[in-house]
Amino acid sequence: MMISLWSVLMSSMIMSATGTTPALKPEDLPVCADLPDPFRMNDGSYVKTPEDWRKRREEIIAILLDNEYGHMPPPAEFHVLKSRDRDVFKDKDKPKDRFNAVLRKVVLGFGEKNRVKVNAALFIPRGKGPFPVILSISPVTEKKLEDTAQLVTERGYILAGYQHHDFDQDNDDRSDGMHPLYPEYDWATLAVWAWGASRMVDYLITLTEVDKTHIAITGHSRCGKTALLAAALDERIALAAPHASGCGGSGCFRIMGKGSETLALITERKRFHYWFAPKLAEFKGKEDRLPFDQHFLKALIAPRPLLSQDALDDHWANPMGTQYTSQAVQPVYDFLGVPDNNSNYWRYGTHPMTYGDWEALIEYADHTFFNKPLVRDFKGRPFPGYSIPASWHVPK
Ligand code: GTR
Repeated sequence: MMISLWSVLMSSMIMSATGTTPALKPEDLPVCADLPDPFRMNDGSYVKTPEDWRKRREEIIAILLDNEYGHMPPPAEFHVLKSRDRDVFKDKDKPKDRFNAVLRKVVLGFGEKNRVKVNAALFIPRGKGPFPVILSISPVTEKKLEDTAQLVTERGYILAGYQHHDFDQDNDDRSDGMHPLYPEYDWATLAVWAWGASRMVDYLITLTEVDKTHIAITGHSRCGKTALLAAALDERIALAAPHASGCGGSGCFRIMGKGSETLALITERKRFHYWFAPKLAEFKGKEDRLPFDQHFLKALIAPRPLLSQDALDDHWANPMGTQYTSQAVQPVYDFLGVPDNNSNYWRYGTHPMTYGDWEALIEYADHTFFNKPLVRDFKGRPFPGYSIPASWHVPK
């Protein structure tokens, strides 16, 4: 099967922004010690109407791609090279040979002669669809996720995922995956993985089993950063639920709790500089000159629901700075008329994404997609409050 470029272009809402903000050095930019005003347009005027916000949204995309993630190519054609189904999750209470789900393993081919092959998988509940989807930035077929896949399908969702390393290996070598297909693009690894998530959405919406209006995205840690970026750019994604996304994700660059990963640390040459556009590292020690902070990334998701999932003892991922970006994006959600769509799930404990985190994510998806009542608290503010700077022009 071939996914035609035209249908992808027609259906995709992805914003393809190219470098549009001036190539200023950090030292040429004004100091802004507190978080920048998301409502202030580049020309100094202020957002007053939802139409203005659509324009501001484009500016924010350009600011983030120019300075943080790099620019992505437009959607690409791909071929479904392989698609195999097998029954999984035997039902112990039912007559023999009764299974509760299907595992579909898929290979997608990109580029000339399908030179980039991406492995993907879906756990599809048995029964009458179409089903809502949780798309995870991970291969999803690992043994350790088996209980999760069972939980997700039992709750009536498809669990879909892909091997993000097939799009780009997690290293600074640009000779593997998608990079050689688009040498003219400066996209860094998180951007390649996020672009890959949008290609998965292209694929998912061709399936009759998929409820196209209810696709949620999640990912853990570096894949949480990816999930947030993918949802920010691709408006077909109906719920963003990054887990422990921290620095370069939900965490703030300017305001950090003790022991949190800084811009300088994450962009070190021996660490993860290749996740980001080279420009970001120039802001090391000059975070107060960043023309954005991570509440801008969250603002791109509004008015769609956003659930940032984080652990209180995961200091490296800057839980306090995550709460602050959540508070800083609240005026955008308020302005767009959906104050409740900006949510957090906090739990005690450390970094890994737990079974309980998946349960919380499904509960939240059930609530936002199907209006089911909430049991857990998704509005907690465990850290002392952040006050929106008085200089902001929050539209009334
Ligand atoms: C850490 C990195 C974090 C986070 C994490 C992960 O080493 O500093 O930003 O992304 O890796 O992805 O597990």
